[in-house]
Amino acid sequence: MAVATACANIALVKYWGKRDASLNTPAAGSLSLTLDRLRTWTEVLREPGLSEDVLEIDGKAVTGRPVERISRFADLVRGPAGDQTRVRVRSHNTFPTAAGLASSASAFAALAVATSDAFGQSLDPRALSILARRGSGSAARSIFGGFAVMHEGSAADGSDAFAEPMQGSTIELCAAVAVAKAEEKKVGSTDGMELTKTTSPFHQAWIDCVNRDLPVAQDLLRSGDIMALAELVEGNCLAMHANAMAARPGILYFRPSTLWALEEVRTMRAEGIPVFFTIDAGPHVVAFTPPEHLGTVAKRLAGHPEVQDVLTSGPGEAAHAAESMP
Ligand code: 2P0
Repeated sequence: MAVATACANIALVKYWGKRDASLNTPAAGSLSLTLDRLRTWTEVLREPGLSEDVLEIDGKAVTGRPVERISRFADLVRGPAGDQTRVRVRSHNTFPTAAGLASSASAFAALAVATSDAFGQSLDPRALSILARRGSGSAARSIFGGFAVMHEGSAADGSDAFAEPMQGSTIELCAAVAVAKAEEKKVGSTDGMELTKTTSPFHQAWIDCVNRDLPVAQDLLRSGDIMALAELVEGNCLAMHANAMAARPGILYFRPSTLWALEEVRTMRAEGIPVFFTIDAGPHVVAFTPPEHLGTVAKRLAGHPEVQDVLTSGPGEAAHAAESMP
């Protein structure tokens, strides 16, 4: 039995498009902050008596696509380990699952650590990042704490498509997540990226935009120019959504409360609060701000009837093994 925990991450420069879908390599790099508040705990048990892998999320058995996905993932560890034993995976999230809150990032980062441990495979952080990427592209970044940069790589086998910690930021950021009232997301990231790549007229322009933004964002984190970083991160997020919206049929993750929160963040910035937004593949708005402004920002973002909760978080730690489930 092996237990691991990992935190989700939210990208400042976003991943939306694959180079190779079978190896799950990204078409461009990305930059994220791992968040302590959004955490997955996962236990992997090798069970020789099982004929199929079993997945339980928060005590409930799950069937269908999520089980197939963890089964294919476990095969990536079982193959090299020479051990075909089926597994029982128990997982628990400290935040809403599959609603566009980066749950696959923490899920596959924790699963990479726990599965490799359960099969006696000792992997270094880079190998864990490559393994986690096969489960979910954003999970490669959740192997690391704090800021992480994902390299798109160019090798045909995906061996240079991994994340690494980004050192040297002089800006400390926390996040307030305005959780919108919503059902599970309608278009998952994997399908959304494929539809965007194949039908959006803006897709190559978006990839070019990421390639320009990624080095500049790191320079701004190091130089401490938070207002320039704010413009860049918001621009990158809006470019990603513009690209997804331009797919056919268009992918629209925004809800009325999403637009309200974007305006609220910009109003706060105009008032002098260093805060900026990003939005993932869902309706929730993430506001990044230094720790001293987090309370104010969180309170302001709660002021819309469709915002059901505001989660606040500091930077998260790297994915790691644990003694037991919480
Ligand atoms: C990101 N997202 O950079 C972007 C921004 C969502 C919007 O990475 O297909 O679940 O499993 O590799 O990692 C979500 O995509 O996609 C994501 P797959 P994943 O955080």
